[in-house]
Amino acid sequence: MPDQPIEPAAARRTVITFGTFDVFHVGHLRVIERAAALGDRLVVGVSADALNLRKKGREPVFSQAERLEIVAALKPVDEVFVEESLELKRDYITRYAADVLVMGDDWAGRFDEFHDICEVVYLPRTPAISTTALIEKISSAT
Ligand code: C2G
Repeated sequence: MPDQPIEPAAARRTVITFGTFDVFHVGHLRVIERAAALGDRLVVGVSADALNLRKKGREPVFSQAERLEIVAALKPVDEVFVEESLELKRDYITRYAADVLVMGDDWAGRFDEFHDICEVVYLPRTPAISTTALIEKISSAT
């Protein structure tokens, strides 16, 4: 008996990535583009305002609704969701049936525990640009 044809959905490789993506800049765009290039479908978890407040002690410049709207509008992005907690990565990877987890290398080694359920890839950060540096630059401009 011939093999069953593979369903297109089953053959798709899903990539998942996470971030705050506040004051969206080219470093964010490049990591998203490079993540998308590793698969067929890109899902992005955008961190919640409450998560930022808890972990970084400040609210992002742009609200979670605005950050979601910006990331969802990008051509390489297929789906977005709110990342409510850093501790829920395993649940999100499973929920979105991700084959690959991609993060910038500022997170290198931090998510190796998920090797049992997906590939884990750390991409080099784009040098010399960050949300923090942009906020400082804008704040000091007269
Ligand atoms: N990034 C990059 N180059 C830069 C700046 C950021 O490649 N110059 C990448 C980061 O490595 C990350 C993504 O862009 O993969 C989003 O960066 P942030 O918005 O700073 O996200 P962060 O607050 O680190 O994510 O589960 C993770 C959390 O959502 C927090």
